[in-house]
Amino acid sequence: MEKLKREVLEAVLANFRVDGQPLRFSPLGQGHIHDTYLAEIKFNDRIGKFTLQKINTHVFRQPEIMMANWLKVTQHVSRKMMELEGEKAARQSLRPVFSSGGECYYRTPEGEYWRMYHYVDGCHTVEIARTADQAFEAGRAFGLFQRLIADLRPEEMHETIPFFHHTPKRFERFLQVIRRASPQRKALASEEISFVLHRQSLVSLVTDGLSSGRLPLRVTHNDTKINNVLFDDETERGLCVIDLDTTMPGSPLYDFGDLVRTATCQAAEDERDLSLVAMDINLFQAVAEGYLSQTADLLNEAEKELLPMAGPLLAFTIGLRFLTDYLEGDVYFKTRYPEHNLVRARTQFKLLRSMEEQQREMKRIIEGILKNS
Ligand code: GN1
Ligand code: MG
Repeated sequence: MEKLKREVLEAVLANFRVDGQPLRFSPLGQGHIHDTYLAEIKFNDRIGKFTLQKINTHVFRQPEIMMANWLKVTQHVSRKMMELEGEKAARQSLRPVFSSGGECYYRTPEGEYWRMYHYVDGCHTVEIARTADQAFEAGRAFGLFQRLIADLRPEEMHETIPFFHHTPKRFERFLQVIRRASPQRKALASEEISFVLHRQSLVSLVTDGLSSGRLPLRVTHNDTKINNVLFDDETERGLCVIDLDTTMPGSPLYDFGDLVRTATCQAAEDERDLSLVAMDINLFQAVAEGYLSQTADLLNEAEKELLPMAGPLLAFTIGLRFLTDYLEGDVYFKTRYPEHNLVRARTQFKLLRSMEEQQREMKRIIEGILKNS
């Protein structure tokens, strides 16, 4: 790590309640939003590992509010996990480190927001599910998380990003962005733009149910990508759910949908070779079994009925967000090359097509699981 960065990280670390000597810092994870580092710290008799994260305040405009949610959820989940698992719970939920001022984050004089928590050792993340066991475990871990937070009331949580999964608002914004997008980008994205315009029937699938009350508003995770689960190196079980920044009022359909989007496709989210992008129905079966093993008794009939549509909705919505960001000049997601967001949108739309082709099969599988649960 370059010297300057190390100095910055050391200065940040000095403001948290840890009194060892920093040994090493290294970049961590594949997130599209925050900057994340592993900090190894030498104490008298051991080396401690911590995650240090610089919060993206362009995305989270009110970091204090986001951190209030984050703290509430981490504490709630730890307490519940402790009841379930006893001592093992220490590796199954995030454990914050507080700042010298007693907050769960530190604000630098320049206005940057940082947070720190214990790194869970002996775990790895999975970018692409390769086996049914991995898909099942991802589903089970997020399902369990849903079960543990089922008694949090939506009114007691802040909305950390307003209208986060609100597809109609995302769609409206997309239409505005098209109007002022660069002609060059618009031309390169013309097929994807027309793809979106032909899928309008998907737009209000969940929001209509939420506003009519058919679908209950619940506290949900809202970012259930498979790489937001830590898998135990030894047992390969889905141990701990991370990335709790968007845990707020939502619908389990968003969570199940994002799981299907990310745990059933054996290609990267930015795969250029679209022939590799498809939903694998066996992985779908596994992720659905895992998620419903924990949540079948929580969900109401209207939610259950829409489960087969959740994956398509999320592939559509996230694809729409990538496409909007491309047209807007890459202001939201981290990108590594100029058409990165367009490539991501293409994979989502290819995945969506593959899901559409397998719609009946998904329905049959969900009905089978629910009948036996
Ligand atoms: C972002 O933080 P990360 O990389 O897990 C995004 C999600 C998208 C995802 C797409 C706060 O998640 O909504 O689904 O990228 N998070 C935020 O990969 O916008
Ligand atoms: Mg993440």
